[in-house]
Amino acid sequence: MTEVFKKRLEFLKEQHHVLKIKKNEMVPESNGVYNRYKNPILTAGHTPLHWRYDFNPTTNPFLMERFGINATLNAGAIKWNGKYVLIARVEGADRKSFFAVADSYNGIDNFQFWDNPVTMPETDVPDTNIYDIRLVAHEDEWVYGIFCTERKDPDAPVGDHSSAIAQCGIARTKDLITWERLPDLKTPSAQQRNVVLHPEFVDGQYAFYTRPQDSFIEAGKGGGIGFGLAKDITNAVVEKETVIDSRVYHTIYELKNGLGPAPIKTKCGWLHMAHGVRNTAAGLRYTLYLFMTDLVDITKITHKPAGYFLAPEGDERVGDVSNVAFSNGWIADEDGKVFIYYASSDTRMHVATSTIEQLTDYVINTPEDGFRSAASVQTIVKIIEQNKNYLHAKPTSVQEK
Ligand code: M1P
Repeated sequence: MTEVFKKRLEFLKEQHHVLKIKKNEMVPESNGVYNRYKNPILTAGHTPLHWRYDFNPTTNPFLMERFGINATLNAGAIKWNGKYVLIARVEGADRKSFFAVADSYNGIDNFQFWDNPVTMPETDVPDTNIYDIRLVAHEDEWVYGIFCTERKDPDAPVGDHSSAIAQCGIARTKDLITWERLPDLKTPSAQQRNVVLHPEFVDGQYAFYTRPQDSFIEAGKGGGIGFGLAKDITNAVVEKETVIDSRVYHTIYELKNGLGPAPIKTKCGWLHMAHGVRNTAAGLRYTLYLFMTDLVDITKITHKPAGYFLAPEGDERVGDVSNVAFSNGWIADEDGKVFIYYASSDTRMHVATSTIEQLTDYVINTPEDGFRSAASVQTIVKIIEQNKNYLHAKPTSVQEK
């Protein structure tokens, strides 16, 4: 072993250790709905060194990185054996994504990747790329991984190496280690991304939230968050897809939207988090929004606050695909605390915390979108009116004197 090798090894190990044990801090400024945390919780640098380096001084005398990792993003989340578990989309320098499990005792820092990335079995038609897994502990007692599988469009013209077909891959596990791959979901739509499995049976069937779209990137005439039922998960076919949350002109979800993680059941309704995409002169902007559906008719939206719930801020704004906040994982603890896991700009993972009580209050009491500037002004005027008795009141301590 050369001196160079030895020094580099020490340096890499030290740097990796410091990153992994770094404490996270809650950012005190908050809109009252949730609190962000200062540090990203998973970055490319968090991935194990033994995935990236050949530690044999004979075959790797310069201790070069042999497998580069580009990003860790869009993680599914689940509480598992008392730990906060993420299955991240890890993207290699080769642009291929795969899944890898990382866990933490407190959900906000010290996330450690498991020794091996997930070996996801393939179907008869191999996936070119897999990403954005949603983890669902279903009432049938399996844990499902619902993810996007992407393959080259077989009808792409010669020379077109970008056109792709996105579909929904389905796999299930009992231990988060060994996965049984099931056939991809079949729906009436040409393409699917952002498909989510509802955690409970609906009319004795598996219920899927879908995102029908005409082409790989554009929602086209399709789009919106869809819903459909499948009788059999081992050969899942959604024959009828109904859009339950449509795109609307001049909103944060005018161009595209898609459900994030599986919804959380609350006493007031099913709480949903989704992403919305709007156009800007600088390109697409992805933000997160919340809505609530009825406990009985789960396709009926009962509450939907105007605008975004969380948008990329500060350093979050810049990355491989800038101006993106994306989430496909959250964890609700029994005490009502909610851990919202989101990725910024397709590059790294963050956490924000809230509670079921706060999120329910936000969803129920935040005014809905009036879809016109005048309606927004009316909403503000109404808030000002309601504030009249409070705005000019002196602080209690002064009044009491
Ligand atoms: O690049 C932003 C996001 O783009 C896609 O989301 P959507 O299908 O809604 O456009 C996904 O590929 C997602 O992974 C990515 O973060």
